[in-house]
Formats: sequence, structure tokens, C-alpha cells
Amino acid sequence: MATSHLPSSFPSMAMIFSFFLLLLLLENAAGETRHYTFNIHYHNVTRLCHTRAILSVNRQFPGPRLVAREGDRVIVKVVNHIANNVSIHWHGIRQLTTAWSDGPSYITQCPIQTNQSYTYNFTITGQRGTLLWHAHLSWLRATIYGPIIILPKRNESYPFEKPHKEVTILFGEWFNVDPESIISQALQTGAGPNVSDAYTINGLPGLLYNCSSKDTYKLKVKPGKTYLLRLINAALNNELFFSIANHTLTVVEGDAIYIKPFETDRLLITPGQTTNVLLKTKPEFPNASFLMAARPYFTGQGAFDNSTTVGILEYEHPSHHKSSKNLTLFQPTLPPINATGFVANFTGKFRSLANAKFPANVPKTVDNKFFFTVGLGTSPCPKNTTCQGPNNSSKFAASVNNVSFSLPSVAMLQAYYFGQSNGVYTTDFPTQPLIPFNYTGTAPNNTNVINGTRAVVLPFNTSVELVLQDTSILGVESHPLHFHGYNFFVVGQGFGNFDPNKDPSNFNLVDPMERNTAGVPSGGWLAIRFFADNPGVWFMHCHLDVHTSWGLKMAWIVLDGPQPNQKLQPPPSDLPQC
Ligand SMILES: *[C@@H]1O[C@H](CO)[C@@H](O)[C@H](O)[C@H]1NC(C)=O
Ligand SMILES: *[C@@H]1O[C@H](CO)[C@@H](O)[C@H](O)[C@H]1NC(C)=O
Ligand SMILES: *[C@@H]1O[C@H](CO)[C@@H](O)[C@H](O)[C@H]1NC(C)=O
Ligand SMILES: *[C@@H]1O[C@H](CO)[C@@H](O)[C@H](O)[C@H]1NC(C)=O
Ligand SMILES: *[C@@H]1O[C@H](CO)[C@@H](O)[C@H](O)[C@H]1NC(C)=O
Ligand SMILES: *[C@@H]1O[C@H](CO)[C@@H](O)[C@H](O)[C@H]1NC(C)=O
Ligand SMILES: *[C@@H]1O[C@H](CO)[C@@H](O)[C@H](O)[C@H]1NC(C)=O
Ligand SMILES: *[C@@H]1O[C@H](CO)[C@@H](O)[C@H](O)[C@H]1NC(C)=O
Ligand SMILES: *[C@@H]1O[C@H](CO)[C@@H](O)[C@H](O)[C@H]1NC(C)=O
Ligand SMILES: *[C@@H]1O[C@H](CO)[C@@H](O)[C@H](O)[C@H]1NC(C)=O
Ligand SMILES: *[C@@H]1O[C@H](CO)[C@@H](O)[C@H](O)[C@H]1NC(C)=O
Ligand SMILES: *[C@@H]1O[C@H](CO)[C@@H](O)[C@H](O)[C@H]1NC(C)=O
Ligand SMILES: [Cu+2]
Repeated sequence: MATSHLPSSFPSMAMIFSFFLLLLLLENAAGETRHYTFNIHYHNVTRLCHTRAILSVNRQFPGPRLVAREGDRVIVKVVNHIANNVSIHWHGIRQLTTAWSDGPSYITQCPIQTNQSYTYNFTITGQRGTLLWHAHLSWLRATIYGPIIILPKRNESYPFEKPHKEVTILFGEWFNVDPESIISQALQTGAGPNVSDAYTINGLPGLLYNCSSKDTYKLKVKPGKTYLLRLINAALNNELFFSIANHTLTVVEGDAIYIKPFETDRLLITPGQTTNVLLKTKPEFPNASFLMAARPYFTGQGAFDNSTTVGILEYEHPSHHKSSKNLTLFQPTLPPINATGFVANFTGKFRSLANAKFPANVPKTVDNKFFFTVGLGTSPCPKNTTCQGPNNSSKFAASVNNVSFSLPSVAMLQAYYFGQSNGVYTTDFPTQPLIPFNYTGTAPNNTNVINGTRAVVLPFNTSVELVLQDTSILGVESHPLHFHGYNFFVVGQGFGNFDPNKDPSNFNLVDPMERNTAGVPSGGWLAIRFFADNPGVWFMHCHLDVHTSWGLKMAWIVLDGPQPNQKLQPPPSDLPQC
């Protein structure tokens, strides 16, 4: 549907006028259609004095902004000009009845092969704020990512001060070598993969790295204004702390959900999460510039990229200031690398608005209860090969309820829709651990996972409670879990083992945070609730890609509802085949 405009010399015949007015109103309610083309190309990029032919969209790095209003239809034609298979995920978009456009390879679609294309087609319903898009096959999202900006409907405003300007800040991870070779080698040897060489802000590592001073992101601001920063963590394997020296931030939104605003000078953002913050600049031009910095929150055992990316918050100096060249540069203080207490406090501050306009539709009763352990484990080393995983005799693996998920060779959604699941997946995913143990105590002797492509089936519109429990099998670790096709409510979190008798009485069923990605606390648990109101096959996985590669992923199958608008739509004609 194209946008139409009423000409100023429109005839005054009342009937025709009201007819067109009605059309216009209907169109506003239904939204506009936004067309994009994403061409995936090789693109030479130099960072840290290393030039690499990265994979990117439209030869932009980070990729293009996808901008729409709530209620709009978005149509993105993705054309693959590279040797790899690829697919794109619109991370956080609900995809109500349009699971075919969700994007994870071998879950909702076969990948788009070389020289082929696929047109994603979805509407944005009941969401506004910041999200991201990224490749969803192997580690391709290391360079194939970009922002999704969903503006409020026309004539609607933000539930907070109108910003002077809006700025997108994407965090990423830069590798001097091809990330695909890193993960394929790691899966071969069973070892932990090599870590990244830098973190980036809008693709730029910043001046703390060698050979990088020119590649520093600069945000120029005016004094006495309010800026809306749309923060997006597109890093592959790391949760990040972020802070701007001498400035307090007001958090107003997370994962495209407005929240009760709160102030903080430091924040945490996990891969897959987005956070909108208001930055109020100082009332007068300061004789100083300020660094913004991001570096990891890390709770695991192995190696990690312990470096810091910085950008500069620079006040545009008024004419009577001759130069800003010699200004003092202030640095922010970030929490310690393993500041789990800070993280728990910080995540606890997020509360839904839960008002009449933006209600928190939390299930008060539960139809389906699940208890899933998440964490690392091992796979045995194949006969006559040597492995470099745990004890140098096994391979790293990861699992949910000890099932390490293997991707099928055809898309699960197609297999489901056409009734051909036989040999593709089974529906016997365990609803609780098969062998209970002290999840955060001494690890069991047998750390081996089992492999499988197993799903949970949910009847339409039933309510779900899921407790995600971290395990200490190879050391406790924080896991940012991401749900496709759904937002969920974080009704509780805690440390140690979840206690089904005691903990539910403390659940927040009034104004819990609603989001698509939430951290399972290191050595703790997270309780979430949602209504299974979106039919399809939906991936759930850790958003640290190394853990996803090791199998920390599973799938939910949500059945159709009785009404036509509660059923999975038929597949588009250009759906890629395997
Ligand atoms: C990228 O760099 C390589 C090696 O320098 C060169 O052969 C190739 O033509 C470049 N590709 C593009 C798209 O510029
Ligand atoms: C997108 O989907 C809508 C609803 O199914 C359909 O009417 C429209 O033709 C589709 N557009 C494209 C370009 O596929
Ligand atoms: C910035 O913060 C530092 C440390 O708290 C303080 O010493 C300095 O005066 C502040 N500078 C400005 C311009 O606010
Ligand atoms: C990470 O780097 C900082 C310096 O930037 C250092 O103080 C800290 O000990 C390092 N932590 C680890 C775990 O390597
Ligand atoms: C910057 O400071 C240095 C030393 O304080 C001085 O020599 C130089 O002239 C200054 N430059 C500018 C542009 O003010
Ligand atoms: C964080 O790391 C420090 C230094 O390695 C250690 O002393 C401390 O116990 C750790 N804190 C937590 C909460 O794990
Ligand atoms: C977390 O919050 C509690 C209660 O407000 C406080 O006592 C504790 O010091 C905080 N911990 C950290 C690490 O900030
Ligand atoms: C493994 O190695 C042994 C001894 O070198 C050999 O006898 C056996 O055939 C090998 N097995 C496989 C599966 O390659
Ligand atoms: C589990 O292990 C932890 C840590 O060793 C211990 O404190 C706790 O008491 C154990 N819980 C149970 C139920 O055995
Ligand atoms: C685990 O291994 C330890 C040390 O080898 C042994 O003492 C213990 O009995 C084993 N536990 C089980 C449950 O097999
Ligand atoms: C599970 O899959 C991994 C990776 O594909 C493989 O190395 C391992 O041998 C498999 N384990 C079993 C028990 O089949
Ligand atoms: C691309 O995907 C197809 C379909 O799953 C598969 O047969 C093929 O091997 C893949 N190609 C590459 C280069 O991975
Ligand atoms: Cu994880």
C-alpha cells in the first residue's frame, strides 16, 4: 500500500471527502509499507592495520538502518552475492503468524544460497523502540548486523522528554581473521575458539587499540540538550558494561519496551539486548571531552577478549572557544570484569510501565511449567583423533537440560508445516532435567551431553512458566537467553538453585520487565512467563554465539489457534529450499 496525500484543492463534496478521510485513517491504522534491499557482498575493511574482506550488507559496516513506524509492513529483499549461505533474523520482531520471515537457518527457513534471494515480509505490531537485525547462520553476524528503529505511530510521542537528537550506538566485536575459520577450527578441535581482537562502537575500535586512533567514534553534542542514545549490543560473544565519563544516563527502554525510567552512570547490555537511554548534556560548554567506554562482563573460565573500546563525547565548542584540541579527556569507571552483584542489581531495576496504555500482560496462572538447566558440558572425542577441549580429551559442548541441539539439514518450520517432521526433529524435549543434581554445587562426574533435535510443543494461547537454571558443570557462567517470536516477562531471578517451594512467592507479577533477551545469572536462575500466542517454530538460544555453536539452543513449536488470524500463514513462494 502506498501513502496517498490529499491535494489541497480537494473537492468539497462531503461524501467523497469523508470517504477519502476514512481511507486515510484506515491507512494510518494499518501503517505504511517500507521496502528495503539488502545485498550481501564482500567488502574490504581495515581495522587495527588488518584488512579483511568482511561480509556486509550493501557494503556498509555496520549495516544499514532499518527504520519503520509501529504498524508498518516491512519488506526486505535479501540477495546473496557471497560464497556462504546466509539468512537474516529481525531480532525481537514478534513476527505474528509470519514465522517464515524470522530468519534462523534450518529453524524457520533453509539458508539463502549463493546468487539466490529471499524477500522477508512482516508487519510490526505492538512494538516501538530499538531492535537489531543480524545474520543467523554460524558466526556470520560478526559483521552482518545493523539497527532496527521502530518509531511510534504518527501523532504518538515518546512517554519521556522529546530528545533534541537520536543517536544509534552499536557495539560489536572485530576479528583480524575470518570468524568463520575461527569457529570451524574450534568445533573441529573441541577447544574454545580464539577471542576477538577488539570491541567496537559503530564499527570503530577506538583509540586504546594499536593502529586505531583514527578509528574512534565521535559523538558531537551541544550543551544543555537531551539526546536519545539507542544502544545495541551486536557483539558475538560478550556482554558489555558501558559508561560515559561524568554523565548520568536515564534508562527509558529495553528491547523495544518502554520502562519506568531510572538513572545510572554505568550499564550492562548483553548480546541481543537493546537499551534506550537519555543523555542530558552539561548546561555550559565544558573545557573537557569525555570518553564513552565499553568492556566485557565475563564470568566464564576460559580466555576472553579483555580489551576496552572507547568513543569520544565531544561538545561542539561555541565560536568564542578557539579550539577544543587541548581539552582534558575524562575517563569513565566501569564495574570490575566479574561484577555479578552489580549486574543483578542493575537488571533488577528494569520495570515495565504497566499502565493503561502499555500494560504488562503477565500470565497470573500457569498452564505449562518448565525447568531447564543451561550450561556447558562435554562431548567425547571421536576415536583416533585428539581433542583440545576440557582435560585435553574431550570437546566443549553446551546444552539445555543436557540436550545439545543439532541443527537439522532441512528447516524445522517447513517440516512442521508440511507434516514431514519424521527424521528431522522429535517433540520429546525434556520438561525438566532427566537426572536432577545440585546444579550450582559440585559438578557430576559424567559431564557428557546428549545430542538431539528436540522441540517442546505448546497449545495455542496457553500460559508458560520457564525457569532457566545455570549449571556449574564446567564452571558457572552468565547466559543471555534469547527467544524468537516472543517477548517474555522476567518474573524472578536469584542465585544458587531455584527453590520451587520458596521462590515463586517473590515473583513480580505486577510490573516485571518484558524483553526478548535476558541473562540467566551466573550461578543462579531466571524465571520467565509468557502466553504462547504466536504459532510457529521458535528458536530459543544463548546469545553468546560460542555457546550457541556448542548446542545451547532448542526449539518451541506453538500450535495454531482456532481463528484465521491465529494460524501460521502459508509459506511465501520464494522460500529458500535446502
Ligand atoms: C579487496 O582486496 C583484495 C586484496 O587486496 C582485492 O583483490 C579485491 O579486489 C578487493 N575487493 C574489493 C571489493 O574491493
Ligand atoms: C507481503 O505479505 C502480504 C500479506 O500476506 C501480501 O499481501 C503481500 O503481497 C506480500 N508482499 C510481498 C512483496 O511479498
Ligand atoms: C569529571 O569527573 C572527574 C572524576 O569524578 C572529576 O574529577 C572532574 O572534575 C569531572 N570533570 C567535569 C568536567 O565534570
Ligand atoms: C583485564 O584487563 C584489566 C586492565 O584493563 C586488568 O586490570 C584485569 O586484571 C584484566 N582481567 C583479566 C581477568 O584478565
Ligand atoms: C596545546 O597545549 C600545548 C602544551 O600545553 C601547547 O604547546 C599547544 O600550543 C596547545 N595547542 C593548542 C591548539 O592550543
Ligand atoms: C572477581 O575476580 C576477582 C579477581 O580475580 C576475585 O578476587 C573475585 O572473587 C571475583 N568476584 C566474583 C564475584 O567472582
Ligand atoms: C546491590 O544492592 C544491594 C541492595 O541495594 C546493596 O546492598 C549492594 O551493595 C549492591 N551490590 C552491588 C555490587 O552493587
Ligand atoms: C584407530 O587406530 C588403531 C591403531 O592405530 C587402528 O587399529 C584402528 O583401525 C583405528 N580406528 C579407526 C576407526 O580409524
Ligand atoms: C549445593 O551445593 C552448594 C555449593 O557446594 C551447597 O552450598 C548447597 O548446600 C548444596 N545444596 C544442596 C541441596 O545440597
Ligand atoms: C565421582 O568421582 C569421584 C572421584 O573420582 C568418586 O569419589 C565418586 O564416587 C564419583 N561419584 C559418582 C557419583 O560416581
Ligand atoms: C554429538 O555431536 C558432536 C558434534 O557434532 C559430536 O562430536 C559428538 O560425537 C556427538 N555425540 C554423540 C554422543 O553422538
Ligand atoms: C548451503 O545450504 C545448502 C542447503 O542446506 C547445503 O546443501 C549446502 O551445502 C550449503 N552450502 C554451503 C557452502 O555451506
Ligand atoms: Cu551462554
